[in-house]
Amino acid sequence: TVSLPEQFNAASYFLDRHLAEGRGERTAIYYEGNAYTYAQIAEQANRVGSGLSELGIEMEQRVALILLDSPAFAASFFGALKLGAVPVPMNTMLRPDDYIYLLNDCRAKVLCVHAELWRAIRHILPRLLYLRHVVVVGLEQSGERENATCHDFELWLRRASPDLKAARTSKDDSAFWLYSSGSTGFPKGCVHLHHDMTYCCEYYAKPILQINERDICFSASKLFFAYGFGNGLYFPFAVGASAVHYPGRPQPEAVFQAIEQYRPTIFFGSPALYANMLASGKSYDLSSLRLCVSAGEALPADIWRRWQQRYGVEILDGIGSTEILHIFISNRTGEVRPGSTGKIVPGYEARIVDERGAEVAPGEMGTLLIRGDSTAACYWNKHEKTLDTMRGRWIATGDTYTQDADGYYWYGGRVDDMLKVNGLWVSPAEVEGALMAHPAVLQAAIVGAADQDELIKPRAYIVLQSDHEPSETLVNELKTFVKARLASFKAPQWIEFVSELPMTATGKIQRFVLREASRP
Ligand code: 3SK
Repeated sequence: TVSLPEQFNAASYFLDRHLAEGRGERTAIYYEGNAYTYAQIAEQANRVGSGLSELGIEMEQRVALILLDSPAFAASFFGALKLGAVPVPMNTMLRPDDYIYLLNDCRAKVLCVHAELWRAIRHILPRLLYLRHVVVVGLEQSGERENATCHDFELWLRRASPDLKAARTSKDDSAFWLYSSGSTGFPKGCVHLHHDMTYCCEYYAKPILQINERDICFSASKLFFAYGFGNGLYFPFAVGASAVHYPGRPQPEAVFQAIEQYRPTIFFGSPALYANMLASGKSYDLSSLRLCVSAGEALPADIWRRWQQRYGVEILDGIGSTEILHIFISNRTGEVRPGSTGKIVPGYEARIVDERGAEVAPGEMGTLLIRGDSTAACYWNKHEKTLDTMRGRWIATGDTYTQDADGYYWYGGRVDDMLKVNGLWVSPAEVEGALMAHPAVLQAAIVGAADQDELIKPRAYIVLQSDHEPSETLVNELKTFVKARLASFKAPQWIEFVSELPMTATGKIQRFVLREASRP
């Protein structure tokens, strides 16, 4: 484990330390054409903490954040943390009913939210059982006035004290929650502790990414998602580097333009985004990048190769989880095996086990268990789910993997995405990888569908590259193409061409939506 003092406040470590060590004037965040220094973010965070205290927030109480990537996110997160309160960043793309669930589940008394997001959900206020105050970023600019419940973020900050003493939290106190949504059931609040972020920095960001104070990190994945949260906030803040915060949707053109504008050194994306960026006909200057990272789903080998050829930068694919906070298996610069997730990140341990919990033979597929000290303490108020997932020092990831003789891990899909075809396991990721190697295919997703005998067979949903048209000939060609690469029972029985795949906000294919669509 990382050696930290018993009394430890993560906001002092990730933010105030830079002022104490003479880095206050360095740029912490680039946002909408402006640069914000560490000193500015630290002062804003102090004002947020003081303002929350004035609203009656005390240690251990939750503060919900529905904020776009911005300095306001950073200040709200660290301000709440410094006060000893527990910030809960939430997905900014949810439906009103989802927010009713999340806000009542975490029992936040204060919500910090951007005006445009608040406007879409403010009608839920009467159904929020614990919420007392809403602090709205951009309230007055949107033509609205403060009242007893709603405060304008900027005015609220101005009224609050710029001085704040860090709460005497311990390294093992609750620090923040992130909600993890599986394919079924309600989202689960992962309770993370003050020491968790330092663990990810010491074992992943520093040794694997070699992150240092000259870096500028740009994450297309948003801060509310565990992946983006490390990439765009606490990784750069661990070393006094800079982050680019982009509040909009990460469409390929916008992402390219942001890279040209801010010249980041590390870019963090997802396989779907890399595929869409490669599909763009225009050429862009990505020469500022020294490294790219991918997570969210396994990165097909073909995308890795095409990106490398076009831009000359390696993508380091890895896997993390909201429960473990960040990446625990990753490729390394100069040692990438395209199509594999890489090797275990030192500081973490892995076991691949069968249904009975026994370790499988080398090279065999099984369920991945991970051990490492960035894992959430529990799921909030979900005792059974906690017991199922967090098994002593080990955590069940729900992913299937094989490990090769050189120690590289190869993703097989989610435990519940695997298909059994003719009694044999078929990994959707493997078939998708084979389809993606065809020049006509931009994206592919495989789900199980029942044939006329109620037997499960692979069904493919495919987004074509813009210069290809759907046709029966192409269907047959793709089936033959897969059969030439994989055992023929793995080839899709049916192929459907679609204009886009249903995706989660965090870049994962929503296979359950496709499974539903495949039902007769
Ligand atoms: O999806 C992933 O692989 C991931 C990576 C880092 C942090 C969190 C997640 C879910």
